[in-house]
Amino acid sequence: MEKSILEKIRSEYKPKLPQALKGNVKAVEGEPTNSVRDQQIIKSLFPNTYGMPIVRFEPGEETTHHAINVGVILSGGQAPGGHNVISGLFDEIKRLNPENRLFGFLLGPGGLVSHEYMEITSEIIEDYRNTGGFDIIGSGRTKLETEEQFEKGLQILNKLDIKALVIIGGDDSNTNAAVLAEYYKDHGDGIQVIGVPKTIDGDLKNDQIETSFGFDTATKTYSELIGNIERDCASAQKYWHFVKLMGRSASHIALECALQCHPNVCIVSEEVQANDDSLNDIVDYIAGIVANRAAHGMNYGVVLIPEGLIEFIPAIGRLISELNDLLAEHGDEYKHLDKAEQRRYILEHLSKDNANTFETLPYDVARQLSLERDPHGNVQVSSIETDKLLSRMVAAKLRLWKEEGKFKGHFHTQHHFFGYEGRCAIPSNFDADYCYALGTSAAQLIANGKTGYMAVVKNTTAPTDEWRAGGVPITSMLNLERRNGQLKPVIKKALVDLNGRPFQEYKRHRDEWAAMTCFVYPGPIQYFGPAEVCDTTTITLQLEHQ
Ligand code: FBP
Repeated sequence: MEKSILEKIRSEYKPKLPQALKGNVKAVEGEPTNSVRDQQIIKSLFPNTYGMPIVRFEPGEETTHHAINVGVILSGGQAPGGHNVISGLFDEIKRLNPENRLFGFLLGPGGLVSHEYMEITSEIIEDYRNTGGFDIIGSGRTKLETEEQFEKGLQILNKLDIKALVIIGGDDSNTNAAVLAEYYKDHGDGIQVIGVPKTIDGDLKNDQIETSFGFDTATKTYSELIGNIERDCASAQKYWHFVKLMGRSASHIALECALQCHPNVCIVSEEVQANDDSLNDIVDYIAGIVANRAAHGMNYGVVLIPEGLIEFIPAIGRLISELNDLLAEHGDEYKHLDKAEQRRYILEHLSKDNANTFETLPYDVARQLSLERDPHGNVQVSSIETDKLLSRMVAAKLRLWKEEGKFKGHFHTQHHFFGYEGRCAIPSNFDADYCYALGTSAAQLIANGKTGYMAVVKNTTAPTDEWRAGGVPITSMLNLERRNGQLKPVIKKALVDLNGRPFQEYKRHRDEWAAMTCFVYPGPIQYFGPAEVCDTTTITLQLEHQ
């Protein structure tokens, strides 16, 4: 593989490990756990893996380990650092016993079912250390949920003599890891399943998981781009830039970028939902800021919009939830209709209020909401042009205000969507170290005979030496939620906490950032140089752990 100069030099970076993972390790068990909610039902669904204790690693004595084969899967959207999870896992299993072998299943969980795999050797690992992307084995969104899939998986695991499987994924993939762990334990197959918390969205976090990997690098990449746009905007003073940012549900990415770049507006979906705001309320809010800045001679600015916004506008959220049930129940007859018939079908079957909301949406947005869901039942929000929808509506409002004499100025717009360009960036030092430590922890969970656990690394705002590593039973993170029309055990998604420090910090400053021009230009991720530039993590994490 041909490498850039930066990649060549960066491949020599040695990720920093926490003290407890630097040599021989012992696992210390804490108290038994309970699920976050719905304890009785979750317990009955996971009789073999419910209630296990949290595990923390401490330096230990040297012990011998039988040789085993391990499998690994990258699942869902890419996130910077995935390759370092795999290199941490590889290095640690080889350190424990050089006879240990690592197999990667290709293109996500689907590779386990279709028996497509490759052995990951030291030559391959060397090519991928500290690089972005998931291309070492590829990723995919196949949902592992049926017994048939589990049994197909079992055939290949047995054939390759694999005794442990590591699933690197987001909330849905780690939920599947818990289901698979329970199934393999129940069927006495002796195959351990370990999860690793991944997603740029930052919404896989809780008391035990401080952050999902990839959030740090992705938000730094977007903030660099937003900062560059802000400077262009302040230089020419002629455009309003509408920037849509990835993050399917939660607004953590948009909020973190706002804290880094101080834009004029950042919409936070969770606040929209809490205030029961309509699309019109949001448009009024943005138009008000545009008009106020225009009154002070500033016909320019930057607006950040989380891509998940549309689902959080309460009326649209209710519509989506009814559509989810409708598509789950009647998907088969519906999918054979043409576009116009599908629209008619939906309008006939929806309740009156939701049908009204559906009709008021622009055609392309309504169409996107009524398309098939991804395998996990999610609306494909990345394809909805919320930035253009909002800026069109703001422009219409300003035209009205101009006629009424309430707006004197210009409103020229530019649109951007930052998503895919951040998911495979070369990992920051934080993500490179964090991921390598997560991979090492996953190997240690395997060596200590655990299954149904997620690898965790904590105390991550302290120097790496002081980070703490261990594992948390995935069942402790589960609750019941409605998916595809049915109640399912899933990991509780962490949305932006409106009482939490990151949002409160933004709220304290937003009026000033709206009225004045307080842009901050973070610049590109730095890999070489002083620790305060290279090693500092996100403002979100720092504020949450103050
Ligand atoms: P994961 O939850 O699997 O990490 O993926 C997150 C994400 O990057 C979202 O931010 C985005 O909405 C979605 O993936 C896009 O999915 P796709 O890559 O399938 O277009």
